[in-house]
Amino acid sequence: MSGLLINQPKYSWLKELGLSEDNPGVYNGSWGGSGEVITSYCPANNEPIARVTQATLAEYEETVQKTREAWKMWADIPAPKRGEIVRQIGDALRKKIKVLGSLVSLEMGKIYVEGVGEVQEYVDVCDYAVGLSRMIGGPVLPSERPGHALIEQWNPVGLVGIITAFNFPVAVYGWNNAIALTCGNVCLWKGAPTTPLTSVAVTKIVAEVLEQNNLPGAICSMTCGGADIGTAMAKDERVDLLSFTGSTHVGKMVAMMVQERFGRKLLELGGNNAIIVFEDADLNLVVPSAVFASVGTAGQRCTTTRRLMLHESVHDAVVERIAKAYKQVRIGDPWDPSTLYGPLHTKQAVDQYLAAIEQAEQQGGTLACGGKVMDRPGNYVEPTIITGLAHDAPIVHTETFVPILYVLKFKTEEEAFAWNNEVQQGLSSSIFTKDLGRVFRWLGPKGSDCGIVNVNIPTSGAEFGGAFGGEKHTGGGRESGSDSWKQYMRRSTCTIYYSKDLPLAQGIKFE
Ligand code: UN1
Repeated sequence: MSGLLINQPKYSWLKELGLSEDNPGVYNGSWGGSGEVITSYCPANNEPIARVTQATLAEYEETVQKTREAWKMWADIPAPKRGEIVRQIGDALRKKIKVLGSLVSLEMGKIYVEGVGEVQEYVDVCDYAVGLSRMIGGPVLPSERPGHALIEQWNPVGLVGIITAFNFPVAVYGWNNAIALTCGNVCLWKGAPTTPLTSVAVTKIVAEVLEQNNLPGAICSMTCGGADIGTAMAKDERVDLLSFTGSTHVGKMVAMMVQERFGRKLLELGGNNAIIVFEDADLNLVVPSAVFASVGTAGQRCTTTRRLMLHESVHDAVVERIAKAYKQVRIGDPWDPSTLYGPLHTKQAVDQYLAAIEQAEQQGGTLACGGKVMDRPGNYVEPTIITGLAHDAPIVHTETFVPILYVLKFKTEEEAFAWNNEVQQGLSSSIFTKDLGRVFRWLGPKGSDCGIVNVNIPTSGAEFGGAFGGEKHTGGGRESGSDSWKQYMRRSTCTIYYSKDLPLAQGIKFE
């Protein structure tokens, strides 16, 4: 008898997702996997849930071939018909939303409502992609030459490799998958090595839809694995676009490998997101916003607020109110409906938390709240606030993926905007103010340099309908809504002559 959670009656619902003690970690129309066997652990108690057998490099090779073969058929299906398949994927996810959300909560460690929320985001982006499937198009541009039509044609890139992170093990795949499919691409997914059961469960749902429609399952392939599979994807000329979500450190290595072969990449890397609170801010908005964005998901969103810049006139009052709110955050098992704050994902993250606090104190910071590992099973740490650091202290400029909030005191708008922009990352940013002029300065060329620029709402909780991503070391990619679909397609500028002379552009005579 193994000690796996999946064998306990309390967790028997895992079987509704098609999971068992040992799960194949490769899907390319059929299930397989004969590489390293990894055990997935629950961050709330560090008990093993179940096992997944990862892909070998030979299985990766076979999967790429099958996925490319599947593209030949998928690309010929008209976009609105592809949209119909994506609609069915959304519906299939709807039916499993609670059980899949529970798995996310169990395996990633985020609270249940956020686990369900992630699946909802995949469902919503499927709906969005269905509409998109009838709207993708390019303009007909005015030609300077008589008898010529100048048009833009958009074609799928082909095979989209998708590497996702542990913190959004469903939604980020969903953003990429739904849009990429609608655009006429096939997908090959490698999820995080610490959330393999979620990758397997999602792939089973998607595969069933494809198989029911007599389509090759390899349209949505999956190879579970670690750095070896990630490196193979980054170096592989047959991966036409590589969408990578993860740390700036790994993202840089991936980007260099893809660039080496002049491949396309879509990078969603680290953030070091700030909320700036001005003297005229509504503090009744500020306090819950800052607490949600810094404590939510135990500080493990790339959009988590890591820096809270407070005008000197409100600094002490806001610190006091936020510290009080921190102490009231309900900590517990992530699947318990009353819990707001769960564990960190791994033991390594707990070590990173402790190391960051030590460095912050060495660099002049003072603990206003939290700072300790909690005495209970699982990877629980206290949500932490640190005041008194310089805006450019090395630790303030470092993204540590844990719930530590650095509070900075500023005097002027100019100073606050400059501090917002002085970090290497450029993902999300917020100001709280009632000053209309300041709002537009913030949105303008000398305002925030981030991809996500908010006013009177926090840095996290971005809607999928906008383009999601950021600048500088965040990688520059844009996923999900708006015109992000263009990243999954290649543009051809097409000129068609439909008359009898052959006039050249720029008035050139060549005769
Ligand atoms: C991420 O943290 O990787 O803005 C993405 C948010 C989410 C997306 C976060 N919708 O919080």
